[in-house]
Amino acid sequence: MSSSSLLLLAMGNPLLDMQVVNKPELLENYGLKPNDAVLAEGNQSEIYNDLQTNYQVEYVAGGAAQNAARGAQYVLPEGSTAYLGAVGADSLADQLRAANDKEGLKSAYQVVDDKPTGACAVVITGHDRSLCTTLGAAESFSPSHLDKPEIKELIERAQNFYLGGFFLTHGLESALVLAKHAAEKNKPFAMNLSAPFIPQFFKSQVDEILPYVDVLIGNESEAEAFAASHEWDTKDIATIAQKLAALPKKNEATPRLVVITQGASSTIAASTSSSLVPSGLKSFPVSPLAADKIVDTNGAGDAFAGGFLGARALGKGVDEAVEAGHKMGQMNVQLSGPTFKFPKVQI
Ligand code: 26A
Repeated sequence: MSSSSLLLLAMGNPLLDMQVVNKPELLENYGLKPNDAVLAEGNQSEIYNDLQTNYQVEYVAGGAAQNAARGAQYVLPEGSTAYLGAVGADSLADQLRAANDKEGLKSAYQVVDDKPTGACAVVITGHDRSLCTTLGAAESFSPSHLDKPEIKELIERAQNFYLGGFFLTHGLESALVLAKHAAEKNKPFAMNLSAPFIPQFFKSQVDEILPYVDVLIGNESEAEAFAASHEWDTKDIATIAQKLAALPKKNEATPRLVVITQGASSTIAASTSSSLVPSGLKSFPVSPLAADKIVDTNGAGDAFAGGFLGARALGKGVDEAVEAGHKMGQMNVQLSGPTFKFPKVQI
């Protein structure tokens, strides 16, 4: 293994996306909202068989943090990124490895023998995407994986970390291993809020990791869900972003940066430090994209996170990093699924 620097080490739930377009009856049949992300419950766990048997499915590498890590690799020099997560000993995992290999993301998977690789049913209707996930092996990620010499070496070598907030449904202990290492070594630790149900139903896990989070990324509905679960009496995104930035931090040497995307509306950045965000708050307009250019929005937020984190890992300022995020998000929505354009275009 090369001893060169690893610019980003991400951790999350590796999933294979099973994407179906314009079948609104699926939302009704399985009680799904048009634009949401949930863990499959009750009859929702039957959707995967239904899709495979009765629908035309596009299979594509997913898993929110894995998508973002591929996005970061897109803007970084070869061999700059690696990804941690648990998969089964099956062909789904091989598909994920192949997708990562193709884009230069190193898969540092834990292989779980008794569970299948996780899957996400992605129901696309218009510009909305409904994500319904069965975690399978992803849920069995164990902290012991992080003790293996080859993984320890990756952690030591990593200069930046990224955690999918989704991982907090099961993996707080492992997440804290990376978070504490990052705080001790003064390396930036980034996290995504991932979905409204994370700050809503996994509030204690979010609150336990947040003091270690140097860079918090999310969208407007996740920010609102955080505010609601913390009984902040506001729905104003700029106010929420500033309050998130001001929450206590373990590593006081690094001020927190909060970045909230709002689909086609402006992205908001907030920090308590004017060296990161002048006057503490900045709004970045998103350049408009004609509606007919949008193929689907699956992975758009992850693409933003990837572009943003990749640019930050290269030492770029917040303005340039948001611009890279916007470009990656815009590229992503013009393609099917959480994918990027190859051969690469300059970001
Ligand atoms: C725990 N859950 C619900 C999840 C996910 C998830 N990734 C990790 N954990 N639910 C959906 N995704 C992924 O989000 C991407 C779009 O942002 C999907 O696999 C999809 O590629």
